Amino acid sequence: MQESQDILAEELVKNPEIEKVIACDSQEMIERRTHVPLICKVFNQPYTRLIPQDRYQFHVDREAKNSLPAIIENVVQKVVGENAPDKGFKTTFGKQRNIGIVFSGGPAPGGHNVIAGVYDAAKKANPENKVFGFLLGPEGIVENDAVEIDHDLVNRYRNLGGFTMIKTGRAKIDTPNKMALSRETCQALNLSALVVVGGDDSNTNAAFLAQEMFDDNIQVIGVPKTIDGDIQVKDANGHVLCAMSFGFHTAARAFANSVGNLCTDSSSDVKYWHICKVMGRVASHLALEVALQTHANITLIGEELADYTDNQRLQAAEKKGETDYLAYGMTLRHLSRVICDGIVRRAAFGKNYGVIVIPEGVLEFVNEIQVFIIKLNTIIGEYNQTHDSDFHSTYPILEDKLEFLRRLARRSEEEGGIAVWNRRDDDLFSDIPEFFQEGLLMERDSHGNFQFSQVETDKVVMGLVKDYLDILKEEGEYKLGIHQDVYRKSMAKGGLDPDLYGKAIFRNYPEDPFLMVKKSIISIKTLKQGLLQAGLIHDSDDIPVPVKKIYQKSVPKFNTQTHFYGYDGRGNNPTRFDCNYTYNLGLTVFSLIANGSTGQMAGIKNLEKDFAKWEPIGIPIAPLMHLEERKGKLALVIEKSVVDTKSTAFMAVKVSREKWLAAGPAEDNYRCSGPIRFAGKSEEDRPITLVLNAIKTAPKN
Ligand code: FBP
Repeated sequence: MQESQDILAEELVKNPEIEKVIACDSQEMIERRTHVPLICKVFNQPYTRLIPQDRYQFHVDREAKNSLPAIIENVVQKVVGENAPDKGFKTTFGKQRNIGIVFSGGPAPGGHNVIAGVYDAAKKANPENKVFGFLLGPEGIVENDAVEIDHDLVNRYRNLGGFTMIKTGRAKIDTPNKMALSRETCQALNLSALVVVGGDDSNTNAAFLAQEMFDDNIQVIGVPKTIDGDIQVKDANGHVLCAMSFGFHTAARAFANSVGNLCTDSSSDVKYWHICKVMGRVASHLALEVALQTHANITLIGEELADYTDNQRLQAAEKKGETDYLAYGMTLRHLSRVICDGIVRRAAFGKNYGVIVIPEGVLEFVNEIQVFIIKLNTIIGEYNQTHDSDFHSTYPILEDKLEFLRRLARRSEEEGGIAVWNRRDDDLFSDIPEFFQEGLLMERDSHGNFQFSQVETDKVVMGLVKDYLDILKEEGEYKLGIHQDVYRKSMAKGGLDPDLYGKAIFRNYPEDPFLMVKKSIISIKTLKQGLLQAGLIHDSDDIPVPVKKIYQKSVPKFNTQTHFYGYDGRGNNPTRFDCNYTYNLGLTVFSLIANGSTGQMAGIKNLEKDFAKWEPIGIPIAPLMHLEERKGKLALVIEKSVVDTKSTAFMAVKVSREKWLAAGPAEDNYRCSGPIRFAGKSEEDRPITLVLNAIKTAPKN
């Protein structure tokens, strides 16, 4: 019997019709692979040339000047098309080149199209050109682990998400030894150029590689990648050079699709609050875009919390002639109050459900947590620099780490309490839940960054929210509003006079459409007392069933479902915007290489405008760098862009907050952005954040 079933199964999979249906290549993939992205006008010409753009200025850091002398004088370059250049130009442009390309850091949708753009442009310029892909990220450069990318390989991945073709990794080329090995690899492969597709830290690394390999004539070009959207470049006068890193749009749209579906589900079964943590590290760009795409009821924006001032507290201190510095900046406690306020206000209108969006890095903007992150970064960084073994190998379990901190606190006390970690820090740290202590003490990434995605930010925030909601329940503040019609019907069914009971039970009877049970009624016992006092029942009577039922309806249950949106959106197939953006970035990269640039990042200016206005450019990396704390000491890095709380996009969210909270009798205001549609007219052509920010903040060029 079993044998005949196995034979049948084998026959089934050999059936061509069945094979076709369950093949790996879905129709979507087939269509994506053959799709040809739009190409900026300049790339329709056989050659491209670079025109320096002196009008863009930068504030150059002194340390950057010292460390990166070969590339610090670089300027913005505009790519222009060229039909018939002179022979010398043609020879240089078309000379045979080997180009290496590497993905660095987290995947971002569109990466394969960067490779496709570089590959197509390189082969067009000279069919003998070769493109090598380094495997598993920068480690592949150090280890000389590369594959030659050919026609078939590129075609297999056109317009598809992920970095599957050559994989990625988070290694950093940050020691003289790794630098030397990387150089050897580039020489061994006879590379004319190395392309680093990465985030702020990887582009920083690209600048140092450009400096290191300058005398070898190996050019290094960066590409702004990261779903976090925190590579946005403006010059010193606010001219936008790179409005957004690639991958952001796709990730935001993918998150928004899921969050939007939750809005639909939660407003259908009206029993859950969905807590959605979204990726983005420190910056809240992704959360902001998700808010604009979905109109979720509550969206936290970290950068806004940093600007927060507790005016009540400030005024109270002022009255005493004092300044209360703790009134500046958001505390965890206050943050949980803000969320509770929204939940309680919706509940008053019978809405015991909703959607909350929390950026994964929100805690970075909460005073007390930010202090812990900075202090622990310093402690771990210093430990690693001064010991042979790293902090996490020496202290693998939480208790060991805590004991190490306790020792630091004791030592600090002996020395007068001036060290990084003192008794007060230690006491405060012991008060936080264990899972959060673990999170804060977790290993930093290779660039020394705190790994927000590994911390249960939502759990920390929502734990406090739940506690405070319980208090509000006991105080009679958190109740579900009962619609008048529901109340009246229920009373009529039980043959009771609604007016008689209404005044005894509710605080706003009969004025409002949603009735709120009196604050003093917080249990069956207090309900009975209320009815007794109103003379509606006697001590020996039971509470009438309809009244009891109405009371029970008014008691909210706070049921939550938590979700984390990050890796899923990061692996999504790119939106049309990201397909076009990345392919043109790839073409720009080749143009920079063929024109002899190094230490430049490929960019597309005017991303916030129609495609016809997109302008491929080269952006100098070195002038973007400044000193920042990394691994406990100052290091030159590209500054991360965070949400500008004066931007139009942020303002749009701020002014819509009340509407999207929908704490009123009207319907919710959810917006359905829908799934990423690769083809079709209805697919939006750029992120909403970009569209909005271009309306008022773009300087007139
Ligand atoms: P990059 O900065 O490398 O582009 O990565 C972005 C990101 O997806 C963040 O949003 C997230 O915090 C982090 O990577 C997760 O890192 P990992 O992939 O190592 O878990």
